Amino acid sequence: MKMAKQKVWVSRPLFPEVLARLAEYFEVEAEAHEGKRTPAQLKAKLADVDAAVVGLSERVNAAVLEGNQRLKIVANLGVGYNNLDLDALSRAGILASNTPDVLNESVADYAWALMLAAARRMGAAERWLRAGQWQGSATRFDDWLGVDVHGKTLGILGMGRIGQAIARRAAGFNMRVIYHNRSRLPESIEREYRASLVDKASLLSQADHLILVLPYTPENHYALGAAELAQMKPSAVLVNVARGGIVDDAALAVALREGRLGAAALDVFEGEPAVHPDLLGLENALLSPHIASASEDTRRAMAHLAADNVIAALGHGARAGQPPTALNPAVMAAWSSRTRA
Ligand code: 8YV
Repeated sequence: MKMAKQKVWVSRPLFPEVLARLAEYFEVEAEAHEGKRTPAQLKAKLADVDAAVVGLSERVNAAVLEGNQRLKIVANLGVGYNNLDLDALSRAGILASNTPDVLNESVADYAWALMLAAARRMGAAERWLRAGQWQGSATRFDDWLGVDVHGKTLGILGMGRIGQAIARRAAGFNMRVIYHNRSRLPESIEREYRASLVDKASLLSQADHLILVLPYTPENHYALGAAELAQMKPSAVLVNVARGGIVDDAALAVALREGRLGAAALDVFEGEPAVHPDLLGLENALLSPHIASASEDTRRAMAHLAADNVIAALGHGARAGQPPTALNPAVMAAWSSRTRA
């Protein structure tokens, strides 16, 4: 008798070649649209499959896993996984995976693009030009003045793999790099990046440009709130490519409007896709729709890595039983003795 194929649910449109790889082993149900589902809809989807490939808008928690007897792996399309309740997944014996490393360089490129663009007022200048306001003569010699990036002090809050990729780029701009992190980098790496560890207060007060790359955790909620923003230089540029909720967007809007901060460039927002309305009207806020990892190569690599995890976790391919970027691999030890195995 032929065994029924294991089933994979993919919560959003994915590259056809990645879906084809999954289809070599599984029955694949792939959503044609990026959609927001209620917890009840998500619960129903997850109840019916062996694996799920999800994105940041799927919040996989104890409630949606309740009673689930079938699911073995949730593969997240992102390195950050604050949309997953890892404890609840582990308690349910379900593996989780994310997509680290493959996106480091693209996110670092984008953080730099945001920093440069905000420092040199590119968003506002382009809006002004497109609005037909460049009339009659050259732009005024003393107008559109931004702040330099080269030769300045770059602050990095969160010095993981992406933070380090950002720091590495600073050498070409002859910048001094300071960072704040839970742990200190090895001295050899500090030397290579010309980076020094400082306390958070020094980071805030000394950085000409501050890039946030820390993971979202309850402790990091509003790591940049009104009090922290008040410690920054009035000319400073703040860049957030980490997660919404790490910056208090309302407090940021006030600081930007009152000229207590030079500019901000934000790729992530608390409650996205909603953006705090006070930010939308500010010329010194550069806003983008959570696309720091969205280069052609990197999004493909992320999707393939998610598929690698699913294929291996469900016992197929060259790495059967060894998903490459599992977050809670210990759960697999119990699989053979469980009904879900
Ligand atoms: C998103 C990200 O995953 O990796 C992360 O943590 O935030 C991004 O790469 C991507 O935007 C897809 O939603």
